[in-house]
Amino acid sequence: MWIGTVSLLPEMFQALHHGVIGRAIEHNKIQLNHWQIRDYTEDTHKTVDDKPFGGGPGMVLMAEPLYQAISATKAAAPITPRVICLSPQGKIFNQSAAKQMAKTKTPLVFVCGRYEGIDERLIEDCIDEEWSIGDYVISGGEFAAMTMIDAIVRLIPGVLGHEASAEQDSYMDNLLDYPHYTRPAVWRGKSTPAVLMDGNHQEIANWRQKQRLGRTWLRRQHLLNRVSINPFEQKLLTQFLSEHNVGEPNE
Ligand code: 4GN
Repeated sequence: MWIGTVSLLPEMFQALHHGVIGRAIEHNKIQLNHWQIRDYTEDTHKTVDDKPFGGGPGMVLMAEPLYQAISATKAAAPITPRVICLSPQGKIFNQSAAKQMAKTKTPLVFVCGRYEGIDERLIEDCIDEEWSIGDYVISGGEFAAMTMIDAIVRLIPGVLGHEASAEQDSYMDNLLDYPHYTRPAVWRGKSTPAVLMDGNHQEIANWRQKQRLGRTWLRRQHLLNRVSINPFEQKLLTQFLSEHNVGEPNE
């Protein structure tokens, strides 16, 4: 999979060249290249921003340097890429979107703005899709792009080395994870749930599934509405809620 970024701070993306994603690059699972918008200016001061028409605070990223930088990424991509812009106005990114992007393996270009925003005409003419990582504002699109890139690349087969395929079904996407424990068995007086120490793999699987359903019910009711729960899972959830002094669901 081929990924390009367009930004005023391409050095920030070095964070992706470590850990799981860094290894995916080394093993040629992905190609990740970075473009500096300032390299596509024509004036001696390398100007990329100007005052907003209509007045107001801050500066706006000019259309032309971005247009030239995006054109350079398109010339370098193996086939026409999807050009993505990160902003709070975008569609909220989630695990389903990450899965779809990892599956199609279409080349992606992430355009990262700064200042007050990007000239709207550039967005209209050059951006295929606007995405948001959540309803909050950050200083630039780079961290949002890195979040999306990490979420997508770890789903490419062979990148995680384990469980990447088990995580692929939509049922799992819409349930929160179960709690994890490791040595020591007792830490500062707090013990590990006994079921995890007894070696009964079916009981462990049932306990974990119960935790996933219960935690999702408590913390993300809207996700639980997306999954169909079979009678056994309904029983696990009812057990969890009575163990946690919560009334029956759907009453
Ligand atoms: C993305 C970008 C938040 C998100 C951003 C988000 C940079 N903030 N929620 N800030 O995904 C003006 C120009 C704001 C780019 C943008």
